[in-house]
Parts: sequence; structure tokens; C-alpha cells
Amino acid sequence: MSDQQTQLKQQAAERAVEFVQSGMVVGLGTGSTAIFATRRIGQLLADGQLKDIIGIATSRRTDEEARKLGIPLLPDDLPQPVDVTIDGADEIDPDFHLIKGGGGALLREKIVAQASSRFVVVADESKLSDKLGTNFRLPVEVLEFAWRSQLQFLESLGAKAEVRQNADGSRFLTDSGNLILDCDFGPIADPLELAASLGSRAGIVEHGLFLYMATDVIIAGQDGIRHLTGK
Ligand code: A5P
Repeated sequence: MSDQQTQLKQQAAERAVEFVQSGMVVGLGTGSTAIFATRRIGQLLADGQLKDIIGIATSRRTDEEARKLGIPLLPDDLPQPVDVTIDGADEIDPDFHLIKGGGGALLREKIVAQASSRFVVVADESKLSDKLGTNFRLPVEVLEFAWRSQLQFLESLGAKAEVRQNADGSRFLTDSGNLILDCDFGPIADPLELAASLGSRAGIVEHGLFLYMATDVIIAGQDGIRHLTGK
């Protein structure tokens, strides 16, 4: 990743933190963009500009980072609605539909996003795409039990699918102990139809299509920062 892209990610994430006010419950996203929002929230809490924030982390990685920053965290049983969640995305289409899960945290990310009044997606402009699936494979989280039958099912829907691996060749396991199948569907003609097929299959725990969820998209690019709101 170039320094410039990192800077754009930081700009988008920090802009989104302007939506966070004292007293809010805040969903803390996962990935190289969302981490800048978490760090900024930690900084504002430390210097007293924000007070009484409670975070809910979308992954163990984010949980660890938030603890280091001194952000108080909700327990995992999510007892109250989330005011705003700030998270990244792998691909964003013109209708604000998303592919997420590049970091493998899609399940918790979707749970937290669905519990949020406001779901702010932060990204650099490279994430914009006319059709989901053009630039990024769709992550599908599956139970390890009988996972090969999910692979076949995904292939029957037209995907080239493979099990995500760690750098050492071992299988990547999500925070919930499941596998990820990265699925190359090519440009996805009908994300809603695909989401319905994936959602009705036993053994598929969750998929990375986040449809009708983003309320705001903050995009940082060469020409500045754009704040796009729902249609
Ligand atoms: C994590 O599982 C993902 O959904 C991330 O939010 C997504 O992959 C974007 O990550 P980056 O901000 O690192 O590009």
C-alpha cells in the first residue's frame, strides 16, 4: 500500500469520527482504514474532547487495539443499540452495497452494522466500483463441518472458490472458528439474488455482501473528501 493511499484512508476515517459525540455507543470496525477511526476516538477520549464513549469491537484485533487505547468496551452480549459504527469496505457500488470481509471479520462486522442506527463506511477512492465482484472476491464464512459441500454449492452458483489460507499455508480461521471461502463471481449482476441464495444455505454462516446497510460513505481521493449519504 502506498503512503498516499494510507493517508487517504486516514483522512476518510478521521472525518467519520466527526459523527461521534460524547455518550455514544460506537461500533469499531476492522481493517487498515477503520483502525484510524479507532485511534482517533482513543485520542479524543484521552485529551477529554470526547467523554463517556463505549465501543463495541468488530474483531479480536480491534478489541485488542481499543483496549490498548483505553476505550471502554461493551461486553459481547451487545445489550444496547449502537449509535454509530465506522468500518471499511473492500468494494462499494453506486447503490452503497458493499463487499466486506477482506480481513475475515465479516460476521461480527455485519452483526454490529445491523445493530447500528448509523453505519458509516470509510474508504479511499480505489474501493469504488460499478459492480461488486469486479475487483474483489466475495468472502463467504462457512462452518468447517462439511465445508466441501459449500464449496461445491458456491461453484454451482458460478464462483471459483478457494479456502482462505494464512501466510504459512494453514487454513485461516475466523474469530468464530470458521473457514472463509473466497469466491470469484466476476461482476455480480444481482447482489440481492446472490445474497438470498447464500443466506438460505445451511453451513454458510455469513457472506460479505452488505446490502442496504451503509447510511453514509466517506471517500477520500485526490480531489478531497466526499461524504455521500443514502439514497
Ligand atoms: C474486514 O473483515 C473487512 O471487512 C474490512 O473492513 C475491509 O476488508 C476493508 O479493509 P481495509 O480498510 O484494510 O481495506
